[in-house]
Amino acid sequence: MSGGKRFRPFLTYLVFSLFSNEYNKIKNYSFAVEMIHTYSLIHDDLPCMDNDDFRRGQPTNHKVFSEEIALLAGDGLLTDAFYMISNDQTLNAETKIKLVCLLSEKTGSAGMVGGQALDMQADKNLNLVQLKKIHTLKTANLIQAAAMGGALAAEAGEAELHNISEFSHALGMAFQIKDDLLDVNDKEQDYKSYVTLLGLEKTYDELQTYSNEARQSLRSLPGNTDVLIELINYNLKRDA
Ligand code: GRG
Repeated sequence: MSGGKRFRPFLTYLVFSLFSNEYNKIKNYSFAVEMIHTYSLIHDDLPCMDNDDFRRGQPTNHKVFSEEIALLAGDGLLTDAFYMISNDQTLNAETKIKLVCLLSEKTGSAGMVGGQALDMQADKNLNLVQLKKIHTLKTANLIQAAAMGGALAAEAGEAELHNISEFSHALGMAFQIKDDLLDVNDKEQDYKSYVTLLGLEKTYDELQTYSNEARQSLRSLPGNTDVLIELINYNLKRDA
């Protein structure tokens, strides 16, 4: 109810649509992905993290409901996300386990949470390799889980899953670079940004490079991938 682009669940649906049209099978997983995303934003805004007062143009969760409730709201969303998947009545047990495994790996300590820890501890001499690692873990991993979950739920083959993995990694990196570019107008640049490290022109080049990489990875996939190409283009143009 609090807005947001719903980029990740939308991606889940689009990838699923390449392999199947039984859309009831992807509903719970796509909810779970957005719930994890929402928890990460609520916790990221807390005073002990980024300490932000506003999100999506509105006061942040802890500003409205208190820090205790914001912490618990995040905990609840995170836990309930896995209930959504395990309690899905449309998928078989094996597929559900694969989805839980994928989403927890990509967002746990070896993924999004680990990336957030690296981000919190990064020092001012951060280099591009270290920044790319943070972006991969913190942002691209959840986008990968969104896309790969769509393929897994539709029981896509190994080769197709591999292509979706490459595609969504590149898309996830492009998404974070675009986020850094949008921040240029919004807030003071910090040292954990592509723009600070590379300057505007090279940052735009990197955005194009990752977007091209994402397009290339779609080439050998079945079905009509035009909608996914549109999503890559949407990221290039988005203004929020
Ligand atoms: C475990 C205490 C604790 C905290 C975890 C994991 C974490 C906090 C934060 C995740 C890191 C994070 C917020 C990464 C930023 C990713 C990003 C670009 C978010 C913005 O996503 P959009 O543009 O947002 O899709 P909307 O508002 O459209 O949903």
